[in-house]
Amino acid sequence: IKFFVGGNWKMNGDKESLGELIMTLNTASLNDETEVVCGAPSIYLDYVRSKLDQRIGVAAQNCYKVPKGAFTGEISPAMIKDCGIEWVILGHSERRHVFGESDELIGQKVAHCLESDLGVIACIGEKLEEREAGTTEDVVFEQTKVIADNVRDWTRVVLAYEPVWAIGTGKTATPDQAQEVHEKLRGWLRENLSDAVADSVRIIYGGSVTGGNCKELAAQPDVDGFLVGGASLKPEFVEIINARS
Ligand code: G2H
Repeated sequence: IKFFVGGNWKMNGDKESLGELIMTLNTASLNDETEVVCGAPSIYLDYVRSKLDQRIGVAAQNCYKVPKGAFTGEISPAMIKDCGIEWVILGHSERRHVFGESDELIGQKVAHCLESDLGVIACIGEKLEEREAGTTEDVVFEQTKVIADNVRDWTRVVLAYEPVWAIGTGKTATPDQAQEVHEKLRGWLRENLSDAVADSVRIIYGGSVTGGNCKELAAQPDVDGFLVGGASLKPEFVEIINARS
């Protein structure tokens, strides 16, 4: 399994600051055993793709579920592909909880992106009250099921486990907490899909990953990479990319 590190810049940066970050990434020494993808704001996708070294992938942070039409403000997988971009992040907790996206809509987006030959970083994760109520497994299995129902070819899918309580809060899941859920998710894939899918799909962790905690998390057997928010805007992103070195 190739280690996968995604950066999720969210709604941050401008041409100047992202240009600087791109320079840092382009000139950094990056472990070539790691696949790296940066999630840029949609208005900068074209700009970022034109500046970022080709060894680094670019992802959109969201898109709509149909190729074109009267959907003011949305972008389609076809447009993302047209800008030379290979990936899209779907179902991020901010899409789910700030913008009210349902499991059903996320599933439809997953299906359409894969049909459009875009890779999908599909995000799942429980809220604090769900973890405290002991329903973490039920929540992430249900979210995974809706995604899985819309996937035929798992080679283009990365599953990102992002506990909502750990996102942007500085409260990272401990390596044991992350490993526990990742192991269960892999078990779910094995039981409900196949050994081949369970053994090949990257299950990455997101939620306050930093240069300081990445190595311990990366050492967990079922942590196949990261989705990094805040720290992906800083030079320490390079350390996180190289966490398995
Ligand atoms: C979770 C993560 C990136 P952060 O949203 O997807 O953000 O690393 O800032 O917690």
